[in-house]
Amino acid sequence: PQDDDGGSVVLERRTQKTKPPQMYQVVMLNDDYTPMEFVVVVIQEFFNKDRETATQIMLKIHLDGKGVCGVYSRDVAASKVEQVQAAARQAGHPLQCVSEPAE
Ligand code: TYC
Repeated sequence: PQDDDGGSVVLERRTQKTKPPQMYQVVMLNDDYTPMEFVVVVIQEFFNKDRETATQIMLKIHLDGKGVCGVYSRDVAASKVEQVQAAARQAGHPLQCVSEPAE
């Protein structure tokens, strides 16, 4: 009679349940006033780069107008932008930094 229990069939999940989170790149922008040395120190401090790598990134920004300093989860990327902006403001430099979805 009407005693169907709704079934006990277990469907195999063949697709990934969760996708990896969207990552965000922190992009630093060139300007005419922020000293190169300040940018190098900021990249070393906040993006954990060695001096040589930080210098290469700074020069790329200087020549191309912008450059990626690192790629992080959304919250970490936003926090990096805040830290860079706070340090630049405190030092009186116009250095700008934004985060944007990677890929
Ligand atoms: N263009 C700056 C100068 O010549 C140096 C600089 C590099 C500034 C990178 C900002 O994100 C920047 N002093």
